[in-house]
Amino acid sequence: MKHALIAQAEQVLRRNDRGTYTVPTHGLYPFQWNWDSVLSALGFAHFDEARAWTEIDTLFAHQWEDGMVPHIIFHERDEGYFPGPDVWSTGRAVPTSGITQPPVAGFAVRRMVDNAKDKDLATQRARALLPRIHAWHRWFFNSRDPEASGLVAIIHPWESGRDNSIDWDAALARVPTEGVEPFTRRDIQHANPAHRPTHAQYERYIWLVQTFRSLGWDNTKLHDASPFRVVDPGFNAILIRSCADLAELAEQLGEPEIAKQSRDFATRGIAALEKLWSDAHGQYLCLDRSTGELIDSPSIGGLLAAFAAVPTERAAAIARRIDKLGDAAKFLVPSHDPSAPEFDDLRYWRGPVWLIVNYMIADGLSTAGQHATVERIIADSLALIHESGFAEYYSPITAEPCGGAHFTWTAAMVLEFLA
Ligand code: 9YW
Repeated sequence: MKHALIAQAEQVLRRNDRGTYTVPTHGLYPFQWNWDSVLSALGFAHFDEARAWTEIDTLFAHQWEDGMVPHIIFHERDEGYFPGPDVWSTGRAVPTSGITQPPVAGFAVRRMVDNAKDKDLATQRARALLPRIHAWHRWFFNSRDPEASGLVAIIHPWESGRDNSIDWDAALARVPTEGVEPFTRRDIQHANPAHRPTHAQYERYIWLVQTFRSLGWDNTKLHDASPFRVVDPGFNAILIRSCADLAELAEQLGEPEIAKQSRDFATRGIAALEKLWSDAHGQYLCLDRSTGELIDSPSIGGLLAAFAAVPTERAAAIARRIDKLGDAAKFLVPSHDPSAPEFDDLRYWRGPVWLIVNYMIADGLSTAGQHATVERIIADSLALIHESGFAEYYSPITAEPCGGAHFTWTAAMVLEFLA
């Protein structure tokens, strides 16, 4: 059983392999996505370490001069996705988008070094990536935390990786739609429109892209110019965890200055996260930086915070909260609380289960000693695969597979869970 599943997962990765990068899935997402690639490298590492390193090297070959690593690299022309390179118009030789995505690379590279069979290869590749990943982290704190709060804001819902989360509804409603150029969506030709973001959300996504484009993608201007500025605990936990892991790696590789700066970022971040804690919800919440208010939305962003080394009592409370969600959801972890009125078990990030998030929560809670919750998360993740295959995401109520099929990072997470 286990061997068959491993073989199937490897096959999904091979199927989506384009040589030096992988696509998330054929058709729906025909380019290289940032956090998909990095998490998929963890999967490749189980059967082809050199190929795993190449995946991350390719992504960082397209890092911007200011340190940002874009969320999409448009390696080849493909009309099947909107918005394509012409809409972004970032002026790069190989076109890229102009926003970023959750920075999982620090975490993934350390894990790949720790687990490497070929230690020489791992040391050599990690040494080359180290300053690049650090530059990305520095870029975050320079460009997305101008008041040095210790936490960074996302300026577009797509940056979070949780595109249409209920967390963004109020902040996104303040984004205007005047002047949005007419567009044709491609996603709803590949996937069920009832499972995707709405047209009204897409109009605002595109308004933000056009506005950033009109500012020449100058990251010294974008944060303050964006009407959408949200501090997501999940996103920040990923950044904090990557900084902490990069610090460890830098120490091992004899780079004390990178180690020190990375540790400082992580320590300040953990302290600042405390301001996002809600006793009433038993989890962290997002902060709307435009209003200065916490966003009253019980979503998975506040549970994903367990991926960073949060205080033990916070991790324990998150585990209790997840256990409770398991009373309403047959499969953990729903991306939104099923008892909330906006919950939708099939619509993208407004309720469905995503294996990558399960993996990161399980990893953090395991370090925090919350083993019973971790076991259920992993068992539920594998049950979804058995029932519904390697889908993009799943209903937490019925296990219905949604979005794209043969999904790369879903397969990569299965390899990690079964290792
Ligand atoms: C889109 C590729 C990406 C993920 C995101 C996910 C989705 C793209 O797909 O966004 O056009 O909606 O939300 O996290 O990286 O898998």
